[in-house]
Amino acid sequence: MARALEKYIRPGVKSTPFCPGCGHGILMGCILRAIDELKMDINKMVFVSGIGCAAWIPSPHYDGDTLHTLHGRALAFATGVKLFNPELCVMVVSGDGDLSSIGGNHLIHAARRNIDIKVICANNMIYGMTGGQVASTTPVGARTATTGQGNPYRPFDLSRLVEAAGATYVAKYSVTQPVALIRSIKKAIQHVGFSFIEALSPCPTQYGRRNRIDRPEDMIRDLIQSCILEEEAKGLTEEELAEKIVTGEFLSCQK
Ligand SMILES: Cc1ncc(C[n+]2csc(CCOP(=O)(O)OP(=O)(O)O)c2C)c(N)n1
Ligand SMILES: [Mg+2]
Repeated sequence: MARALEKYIRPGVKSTPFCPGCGHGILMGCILRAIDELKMDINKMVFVSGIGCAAWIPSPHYDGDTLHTLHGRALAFATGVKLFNPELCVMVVSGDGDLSSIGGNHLIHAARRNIDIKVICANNMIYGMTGGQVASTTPVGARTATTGQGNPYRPFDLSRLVEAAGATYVAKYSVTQPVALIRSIKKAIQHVGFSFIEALSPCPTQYGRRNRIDRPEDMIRDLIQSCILEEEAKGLTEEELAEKIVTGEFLSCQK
């Protein structure tokens, strides 16, 4: 199967910049699998990213049109592409910091306008590429390069944020749930309207090592153990839920 996806990789690209244990590589493969299973014509797609490790997922790896833009401005560029040629399938792939910290205003307003753009947000809960600074998604108490005593602020719940703003397809899965994640990416591609998938992606280098999760495989194991599907969450008490991350397809509607 891996070989079947090679045709989507730009000739000359031999490796990725991702650290061992980073989830962004898994996400990179899941997006390609969704495209392959839908038999999408990649020449009718445009991939837009901002700046950060996650922004390297499409560019330079995907052998299609990719726009690697400015930090926080992926959605502004993507909106322009979609307006210029509405026939194109425009997909934004970028990080939590890029899309919801510096790019937060573009995110809520693109969702509010329900623009037909597919957004895949690789959420590693930190600014990975620039040395592990706190992000708007960093959990309370987590240590980062800029919160040595632990983050005092509550994070954005990205899926709920874009849902409240007006997105019409919203889902959240971890890269440790690849089957559900691929299914969801396929639905987002087919959905007409603002589609947002929050893809949880471990960052052992910047997040794990500061938060006593010593080995990359421990981060993966923790995600496997804590991510549950919305249906499974229904029977759990508030206390039990505190330890869990609820994943699923939260919204799919046409306006
Ligand atoms: C205007 C501007 N401000 C700050 C930066 C530095 N910068 C580049 S990437 C980044 C954070 C990226 O974090 P995220 O989007 O979460 O991606 P990750 O590396 O975690 O995958 C920052 C602060 C920049 N390039 N441009
Ligand atoms: Mg990040």
